[in-house]
Amino acid sequence: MAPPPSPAASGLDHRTLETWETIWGGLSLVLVWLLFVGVIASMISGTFPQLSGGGHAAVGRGRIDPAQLEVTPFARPGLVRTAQGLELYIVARSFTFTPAVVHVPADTPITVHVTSVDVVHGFQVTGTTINDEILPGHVASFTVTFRHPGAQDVICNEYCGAGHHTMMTRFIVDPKEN
Ligand SMILES: [Cu+2]
Repeated sequence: MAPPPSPAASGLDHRTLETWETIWGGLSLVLVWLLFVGVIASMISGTFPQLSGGGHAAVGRGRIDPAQLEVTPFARPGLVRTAQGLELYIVARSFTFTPAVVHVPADTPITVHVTSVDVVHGFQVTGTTINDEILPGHVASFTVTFRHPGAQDVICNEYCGAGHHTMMTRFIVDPKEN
């Protein structure tokens, strides 16, 4: 029986192996470093919400200072009638949405603005395509028209802590006022 070929015979001597080992080792260090820098850079630049947007009726995203809510329309959460129509401001915080229940008219476009004052929350209106990630300091805005009177539940679908499962609000869709 012939002996197995020695590494030296196939050109893989100790020095060559060491060279390859150094190259691949260095390459993995560079990749780990790039991953680290990329994650830190995306956290600092706040580009993450732009990347994750889409798939819903989002019409705009603004930024606010969660510590300065009183100087924004979020100081008085709820439905307001403006020159642009009906606008609804909702504040998410662990583990509630404010207001807890919202009455909205059917067949009327409503622009909803949601922000978080503490951690990342979710905002999903069950039975619709409205499903957004609510980041502290960011405003998610979208326009929605409820067709049928009734109740529509809104849940937080991003795990935000011990009380996450209790975090919900409800839209009560009233018949259109004439
Ligand atoms: Cu949650």
